[in-house]
Amino acid sequence: LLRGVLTARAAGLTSAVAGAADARVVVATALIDDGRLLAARRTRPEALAGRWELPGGSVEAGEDEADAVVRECKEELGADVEPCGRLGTDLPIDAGLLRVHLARLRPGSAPPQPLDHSALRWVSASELDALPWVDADRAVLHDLRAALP
Ligand code: DCP
Repeated sequence: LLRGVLTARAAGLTSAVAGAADARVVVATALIDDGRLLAARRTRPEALAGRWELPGGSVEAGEDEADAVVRECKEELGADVEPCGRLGTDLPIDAGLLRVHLARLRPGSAPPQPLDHSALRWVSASELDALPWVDADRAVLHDLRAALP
């Protein structure tokens, strides 16, 4: 009996861990500098290549969301950013959940470079709508406009 209970507990634990892994969180960075927002053009997968996004990526196991924002901006843009709060609500994406974080460049940071994208653009509030955004990011345009002068 004891062995059965332990096996059931182990199975329950395994499925709880698997469940947590399924709810993958992707962070996206609304990097604002001098009244404009940084937009980045994706190169992959084929379905999203050429569409514009807020740079970011998957939060790693045990990683804080704000730390993931800092790491992804360093990896993808070569920039040092300071996260400064969430923007909008959780957005469902194929991969799980997308959460947008506002951020600014730290003093002395190198300017963002397209290390992982085919182009970067600083866009003003009036230019937001015209870009072909990936679907999830388009859903936060209203909140982004409110965050820009
Ligand atoms: N995504 C999105 N909008 C963003 C950023 C990401 O819709 N602003 C989506 C696109 C992908 C998923 O989130 O389906 C993961 O994004 P990335 O491929 O950019 O992130 P990673 O490179 O970290 O993902 P992986 O670890 O899967 O390679």
